[in-house]
Amino acid sequence: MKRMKWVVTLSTTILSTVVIMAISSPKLAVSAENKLTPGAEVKIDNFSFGPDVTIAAGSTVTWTNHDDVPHVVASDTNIFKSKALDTDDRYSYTFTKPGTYLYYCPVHPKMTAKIVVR
Ligand SMILES: [Cu+2]
Repeated sequence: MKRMKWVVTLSTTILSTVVIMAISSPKLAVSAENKLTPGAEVKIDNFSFGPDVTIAAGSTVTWTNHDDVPHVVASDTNIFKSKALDTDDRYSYTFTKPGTYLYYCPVHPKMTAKIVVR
């Protein structure tokens, strides 16, 4: 009888685990898809750009400056360049062609990052 109780407890535990996995797995699938976002937000914070995002061609990236010093978003190949962004200022650019776009802040050239367009 004791053994029977143990089996019931074990199968209840396994069943709960399966249910929890079934509930949480769709969320995991969604977050994987989000890596290729239709539009993306990049933060400028503590003298760095982040994250490096991968977007679909035709998508718009919006940068927001969260620092209390001005920053500029400028492409390495002069494809895009923002004005000086003060705190909470935003700049958007729409990427139409696939490729890897390196960019930096001309005021602080050590600030570099990239946008990948698929
Ligand atoms: Cu800067």
